[in-house]
Amino acid sequence: MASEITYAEVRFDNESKSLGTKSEPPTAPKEKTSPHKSNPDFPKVLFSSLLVLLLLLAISFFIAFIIFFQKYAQLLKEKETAKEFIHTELECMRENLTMEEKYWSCCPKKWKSFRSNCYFISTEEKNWTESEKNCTGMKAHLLVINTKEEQDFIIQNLDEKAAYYVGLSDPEGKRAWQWVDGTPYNESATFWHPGEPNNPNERCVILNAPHQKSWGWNDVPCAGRHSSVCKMVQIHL
Ligand code: 2F8
Ligand code: CA
Repeated sequence: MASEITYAEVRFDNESKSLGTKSEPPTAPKEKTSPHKSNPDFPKVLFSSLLVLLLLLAISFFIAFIIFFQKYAQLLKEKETAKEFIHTELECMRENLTMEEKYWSCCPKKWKSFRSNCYFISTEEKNWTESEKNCTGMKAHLLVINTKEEQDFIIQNLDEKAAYYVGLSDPEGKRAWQWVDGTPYNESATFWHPGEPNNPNERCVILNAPHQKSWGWNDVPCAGRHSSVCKMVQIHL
């Protein structure tokens, strides 16, 4: 009896799969699955990612375009300024403002600097209109005198034997004085020689020192040829 062996409990894997009636039907070997097959939302995710990528690309292009456009506009502006700028040599001073506001204040070489303006003394003798043209050709105007201090600064640089056109005239001879830059004529800031202005036919103004005495204004005929003084605001860099 001891030699009887029961095999009933022995089961082979293969056998149970092929023979067993209650066992589950054989299934096909599982394929290795890729993420997009196992995840049904994969196309959606892919589409969304592509959309986000495209959006980012569009934003980047838009920003790049704006930057490029700004740089281009700046370049055009600088080119335009350079074209207009006729003074090739400048003398500059550093303005002592706050740290953020520090900039250079410049006058063209050979021009005098006073407060925030530059002055050029022209010894070429021309009539009033030509004198003003000479100044505008240098992006300036004939001298507009605003204060006694300004006139006192200017006269230090003038020749007492000469006369200098300033930017004051009475175009219609009606004693209606006009500054070339549109500054209002202020009676309380005028420096006429005693007895001047004295002649409605003398419609332009010179700064002179008759008999090398004191400097002041005189109305004279606009056709006369005199030296002149040009004035422009300082250039800030
Ligand atoms: O005495 C002042 C008088 O002197 C000259 O005329 C004689 C001036 N004319 C010219 O400079 C052309 C006047 O403008 C001036 O008023
Ligand atoms: Ca006069």
